[in-house]
Amino acid sequence: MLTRLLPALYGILATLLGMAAAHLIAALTVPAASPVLAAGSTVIDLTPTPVKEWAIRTFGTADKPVLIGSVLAVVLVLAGVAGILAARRLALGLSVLVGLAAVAGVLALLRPSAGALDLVPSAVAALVGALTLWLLLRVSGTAEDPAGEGAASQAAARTASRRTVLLATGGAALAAAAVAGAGRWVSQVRLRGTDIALPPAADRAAALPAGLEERVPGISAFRTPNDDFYRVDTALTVPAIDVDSWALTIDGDVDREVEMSFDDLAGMRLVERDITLTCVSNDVGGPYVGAARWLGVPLRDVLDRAGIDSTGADQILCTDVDGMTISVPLKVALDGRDALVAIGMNGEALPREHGFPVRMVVPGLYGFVSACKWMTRMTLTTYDEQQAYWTERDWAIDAPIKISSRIDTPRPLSDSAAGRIVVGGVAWAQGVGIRGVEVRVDGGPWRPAELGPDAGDDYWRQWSYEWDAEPGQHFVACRATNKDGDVQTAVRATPFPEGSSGIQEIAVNVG
Ligand SMILES: Nc1nc2c(c(=O)[nH]1)N[C@H]1C(S)=C(S)[C@@H](COP(=O)(O)O)O[C@H]1N2
Ligand SMILES: [Mo]
Repeated sequence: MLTRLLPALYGILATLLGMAAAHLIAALTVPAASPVLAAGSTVIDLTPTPVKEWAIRTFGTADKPVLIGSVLAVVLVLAGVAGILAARRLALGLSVLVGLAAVAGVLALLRPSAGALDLVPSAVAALVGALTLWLLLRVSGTAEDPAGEGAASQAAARTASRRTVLLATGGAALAAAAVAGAGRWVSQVRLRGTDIALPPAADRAAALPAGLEERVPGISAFRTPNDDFYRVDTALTVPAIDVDSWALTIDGDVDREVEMSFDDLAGMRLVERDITLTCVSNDVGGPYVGAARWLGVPLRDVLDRAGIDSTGADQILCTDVDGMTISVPLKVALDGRDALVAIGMNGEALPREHGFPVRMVVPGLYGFVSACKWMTRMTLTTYDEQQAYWTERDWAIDAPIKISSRIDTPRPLSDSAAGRIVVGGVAWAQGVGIRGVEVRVDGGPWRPAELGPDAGDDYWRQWSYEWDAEPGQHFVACRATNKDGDVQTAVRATPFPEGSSGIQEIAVNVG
C-alpha cells in the first residue's frame, strides 16, 4: 500500500525541487517571476474585491502567507497525481508536471511588467522537475523502461532495495531544501542596502513633542516606529530595487518627458513633514493607520521639471517597478497640501516594505489613491484614458480620509480592576486637524477626553480619558471632532468604495 503511494511522494519531491530551482533562478533574475509568486499575484489580481476585502480583514498581514500556502497546496496535490500517473505511463505523468510549470510560465507572463526573461524560472522548474521525477522512478524501479531494455534489468530495478528508495527520496528532499535555502539567501543579499545617507531637509519639521505614551500605557506611540508601521499592498515579494539603476520617469501630458535618478531627486529642495497615513481598508477601530515624519521633495517641484502648466490631465497615474498602478487626483494633490515624493521615513531611507527608494505621500488621501510605493513612473493622464488598479475594480478615485478615532486601551473584552481606568487612543482628520475627542460610557453622555500634543493638522492626536469604573461589563465608545467643528459620524460605511465610517464601541469587563 505504502509503496503504491511512493510515486506520489516522488511527484511532490520533484516538484518541490523544480520550484526551488525556479525560485533560485528568479531570485537571481526577476524575483516576481518565481512560479509560486507569479501564480499568487495573478490569483490576487483575479480575486473579486469583496473576497480580497475579507481576506485582508480576516488574515491581516498574514493574507499573503495564507494565499501562497493555498497555491502551494493545490500545486502539491497535482504534483502527487503526476507522480502516480508517471509510474504507470511516464510520458503522461511528466506532461502533467510540465503542464503545471507551463501554467506558472503563463501566469508570470501575464504580470503587467513581464518580459521574455520571466519565462526562464518556469522553464527551469519544468526541466528540473521532470528530470528529478524520471530519476526517482528509475532509481526505485517504478518507471516503465523507456529504452526497452531487457526484462532482466527491469526486474532487478523493481526490487530496488528500501535503502535505495530512502537514499533517493532523502537526497531529493535535501537537494530541494538546499536549493530553496540558496534562493532565500540570494534574495536576502539582494535586499540589503537601504542604509543610504540622505541629505538634510532645507525645510525641517519642529521637534516632535513628547506624546502620551509615558502616562497612558497601551496607547499608540505618537510616532509609529518604522518596524511597527502597517503595511498594505498587492506585492507578494517586496521589490528588490537597486537605487543606482532606479529612475523616475515623468511622462504623459507634460511639456517634456523627464527621467530623474535618485541623486537628481535627493538633490532637490527637501522638506520634512509629519503625516498620518491611513488605508481605505481600515475598519472602524482597525490597525491600518500610522504616523511618521516623511522626508521628500514637494510633488509640485517634481512635476514642474516636466512642465505641467498646460496639461489637460486630471490624474497622476503612478506606476511601481512591478507595474502596479495607483492614481492620484491631480487637482487635489496640487491644492496646496504637503504632497511629497518621499525618500525618507522617520529619519532613515524608506524601508523596503514602505517603498524604497521612492514613494508618494499625500496627506488627507487614503493610501490607495495617493501613496504609491516603489514608484518609477508618474504619467499625467485622464481617468477616461487610463485606469489604475483600484479604479478598474470600482473603488473611488478621489477618497479623502474620513474623520476617525480609535480606542487603543483598554483592549476590547479585556478585564480591568474596578476603580480608575485610563482609556486612551488616537484620532485623525488629516488636513483639518483634531479639535476634540469625546468618550461615552454605557450609552451615557459624551464627555470630553484630554488631548495629547498637536503636531500639525496632517498628524494624528492622542487622547486619554479617566474613568471611575464600577464592577460589571461596560461599553466604551469614542468620537472625534475636527477643527472645523465636524463631528465623526455614527453612520456605518464599509471600506468599499471610499473608506469606513461609524463609531467604535468596545465592551470591557470590570471586576
Ligand atoms: N506599489 C504599491 N504602492 C502602494 C500599494 C500597493 O499595493 N502597491 N498600496 C497602497 C495602499 S492601499 C496603502 S494604504 C499604502 C500603505 O503604505 P504602507 O504599506 O507603507 O503603510 O500604500 C499604497 N501604495
Ligand atoms: Mo490602502
